Formats: sequence, C-alpha cells, structure tokens
Amino acid sequence: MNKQFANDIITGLSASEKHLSSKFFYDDAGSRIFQEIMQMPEYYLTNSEFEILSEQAGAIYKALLFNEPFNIVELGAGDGSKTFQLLEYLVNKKIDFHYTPIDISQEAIDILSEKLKETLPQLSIQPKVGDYFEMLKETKADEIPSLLLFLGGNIGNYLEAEALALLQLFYQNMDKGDKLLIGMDIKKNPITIHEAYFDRHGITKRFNINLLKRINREFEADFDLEAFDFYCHYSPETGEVKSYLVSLKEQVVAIKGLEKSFQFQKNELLWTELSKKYAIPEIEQLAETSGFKVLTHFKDSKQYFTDSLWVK
Ligand code: AVJ
Repeated sequence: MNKQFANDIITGLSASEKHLSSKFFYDDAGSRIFQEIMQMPEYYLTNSEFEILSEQAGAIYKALLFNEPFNIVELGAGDGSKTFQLLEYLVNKKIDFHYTPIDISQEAIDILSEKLKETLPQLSIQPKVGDYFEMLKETKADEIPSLLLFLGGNIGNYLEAEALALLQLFYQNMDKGDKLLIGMDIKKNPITIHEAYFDRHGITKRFNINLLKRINREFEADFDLEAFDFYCHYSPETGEVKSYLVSLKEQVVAIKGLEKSFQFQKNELLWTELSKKYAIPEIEQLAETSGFKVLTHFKDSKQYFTDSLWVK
C-alpha cells in the first residue's frame, strides 16, 4: 500500500474543506490521460514549451557554460516529447552528456526509454522510476556538472511554501555552478487559461475523476464515479487555477482498505489541484528566495510560458 497516498486521503477527506493532492493523479492511467490533455490545442503549455525547446535549444546550451561531459537530470519526465527537442539538438552537435529521466510512472518511463532508443540511439540514457528526491540524491554523487530539468509547469502545482521548500531541496542537492531549467506558466488572458483547464472535451474532468477511480482500486473504496462532477476556475488576481470535484448528492463513501468512511454533502467541493501562473517578477523573487540566480528567461513567441534558467 502507498502510505503517502493513504495519509493524504485520510487527512484530506477528514478536513472541513476536503482536499486531495494532484500528485496522485499520475498512476499509469492518469499519465495516459495527461498525454491526452497535452494533445488538446487549448492546453497551450505544451506547444509553448515545445517551441522554446525546439527553437532555443542552441541558446539554452550556450547559456549553460558547461564543461563536457555533463548530466541532464529530468524530474517528472513523462513522455519526454518536449525534452526530445533539446536532446536531439545536443546529440546532433555531438555534445558529450548523459540523460537521466526520472518519473513516478513505470509505464511512462518505459515508453520514453523505448522511444529514445529508437529515435536517438546515440543518446546515453539511464532512466529511473521513483520519488524525485531519493533519485536526486543518487545522481548527485558524481563530479560532473548537472542541468536539472523541471519542465511543463509542474512547480505550479505546489502551494507557495511547498514550492519554496522544493526549490530549496533542489538547491541543496546541486553543486555550485549546476543549473536548473524550470518551466513556469506566465499570467495571460484569463480566457486562454480558463479554456486550457475547463476544457470543453471533458478530458480534464476525466483526469480528476481518475483520482477517485484510483482510490477505488488501490484502497477498495466505493466512490460512485457518476456522482461527482468537475469544476475549476482561474483567478487573475492570484494567478491560481483551482480544480475541484463536486459531490452531486449527499453520499457516504466507504474506503475499506483504510477502514474509514467519509460523508459528502450535496455540492460539497473536494479540492484536487492548484496550477499557479506567474508574473516574471514573481519568478525572480522565487528564485532569489530559494538561493538561485536567474540567468535567462527562455520564452515562447506568444510569451505564454517560460523555461527559466537558474544557477546555483
Ligand atoms: C502537469 C502540473 C503542469 O497544472 O497544468 C493539466 C497538470 N492539470 N490540466 C498543470 C494539469 C490539469 C499540469 N501540470
């Protein structure tokens, strides 16, 4: 049994304002649904970051100022289709580096490894499955410089204090001169953001419902998947997209595996996700507070998204 998940369920569903962590979205099924989200035209984050990594790979490499060989360690690699652009550039330029993708989904890592073996056979790759930090500690051991990749806007899922703690943890596990390339979604027209998250295809809804499905499977729970809907909203003032499951009726959910049951009122919310959008000065503040120096913001042509390069 996943202890961390069990604790999150008990704490989150016992709270007066119910919540669950979006980090548990990514079982194999959830990772697949996330692939579908990334393929929606409304989910601009994918295209924006793809453009950055395709068109600015050379500039990113130049800004690293690394001696060879070096490591690229990617946290939450997923399907790696955006990172591919950067990797391909480096391999074509015959640059000497190793790539260590880390993800919590075994399936996602298997697919990524297979794909890279076929498309970039010259790439030196050592994939890892598991928790970021355990893996980070392992990769820190060698002498060569590292570029840490934390792409896709994943940092936006963390509350401010947690984001800061995470960045500080990255910092502690890096050597002086190591770099972090971090993907962050920029504040923009709220309508654009709304359409990316409250998508008309219902894929993001399925992504959220899958969390209940996962609890049903892993903890023998009896969530009625038809009795919950999805709601989300973007607040331009705070830059926060907040996502929820909505209980459509008064109901009791039994979770056999945890020997607990939880009552939901009609229309009660279960908060599942935060997706934070940043203004550039906020990003610089976050970097500074966690000890980093910002080198460059690599933005797409629409200025929707930034892969920001920080140095320890
Ligand atoms: C993978 C965390 C970047 O918050 O935009 C997509 C996940 N949630 N649609 C995000 C997500 C709803 C995504 N991140």
